[in-house]
Amino acid sequence: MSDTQNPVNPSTPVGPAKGYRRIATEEAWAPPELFRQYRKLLESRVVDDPGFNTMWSFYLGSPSDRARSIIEKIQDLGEQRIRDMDAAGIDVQLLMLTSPGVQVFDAPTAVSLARDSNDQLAEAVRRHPTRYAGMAAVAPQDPQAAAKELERGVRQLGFKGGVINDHTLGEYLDDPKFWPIFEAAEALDVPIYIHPNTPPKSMIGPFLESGLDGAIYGFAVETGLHALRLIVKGVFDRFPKLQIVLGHTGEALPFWLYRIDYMHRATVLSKRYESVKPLRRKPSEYLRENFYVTNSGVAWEPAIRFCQSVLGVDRVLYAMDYPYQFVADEVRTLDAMDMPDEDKKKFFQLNAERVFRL
Ligand code: 1DF
Ligand code: MN
Repeated sequence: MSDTQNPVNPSTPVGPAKGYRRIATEEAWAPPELFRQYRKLLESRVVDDPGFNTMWSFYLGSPSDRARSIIEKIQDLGEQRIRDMDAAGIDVQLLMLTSPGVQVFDAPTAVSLARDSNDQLAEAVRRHPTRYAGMAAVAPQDPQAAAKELERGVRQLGFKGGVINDHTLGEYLDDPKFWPIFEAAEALDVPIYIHPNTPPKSMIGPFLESGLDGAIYGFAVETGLHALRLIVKGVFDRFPKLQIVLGHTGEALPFWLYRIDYMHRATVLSKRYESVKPLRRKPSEYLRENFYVTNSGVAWEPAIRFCQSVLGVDRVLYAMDYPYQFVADEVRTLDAMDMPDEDKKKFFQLNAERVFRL
């Protein structure tokens, strides 16, 4: 049976919005060279990352309509993407290298692939300056090179920040060896988008068994964990101006805030863990002042409004998650949210313009 209900085809085109531009802020792309290198990794079995292996043997090997359509759309930075944007009523896409980006390669390969991808993305943005903006891909495997590439991306290529696709083969950005990247982001005054990836090998077992390792749930658990590690390990005491963007309504962290605050305080006071040090502020204060969240993949008014009520209407931004979740009806649903006009304009347009200096 063929999957005719192809989730990556919108139905009737969406018209222009009333009083705002629609800026989609977590939109994926990939150059053919990245997929050639992924294929090599899969064939040689050198990477011991079950999440990567299952995800990309599916997308690069499955004959399903979903896999084929996504692989085709994600590589296009030209007319096809713009036609899809027009059909779904998207004025601007903020583009970033798809997950896990270059973060599964050895350091030299990763550094060089990040550079090449950034050059290609910058070229596409130059061809379509009113429709595309970009985020710099970096290779955390070489933190100094990553900091430099972020700077080159922002200063020379006109990118709006950096994207890091979650853990790097099981390593998290709270490790001080990665902090040159945060130092650069703070100095350049640009945000880092922490985009999800599948849980690392040490965590993925029970997710994989039940088919929950990917965008359905594993992504959110894993990326929420990553963000929370940054908070409790004191990254924002060291880099108070650093701004992190999370997708998927903040990977559910806003929902957990009350309990996290309560239990973090209890944990610190009881001195239960050597590694848990007092912070200058409550975890919730960092989430409110050092994070933006987008609604990528969550076209659901209650969740979006909850984020707005917890973080403030200035910290919640629109994203589609093209081409993984390309559904024109979702744009209609969000246009129709019961929300003051000025808040809706912040959601779709003004927050993105401010945070990413568009
Ligand atoms: C999927 C979704 C895969 C997203 C992704 O990267 C990804 C998916 C491989 O649905 O399998 O980035 N996403 O952001 O929605
Ligand atoms: Mn995404």
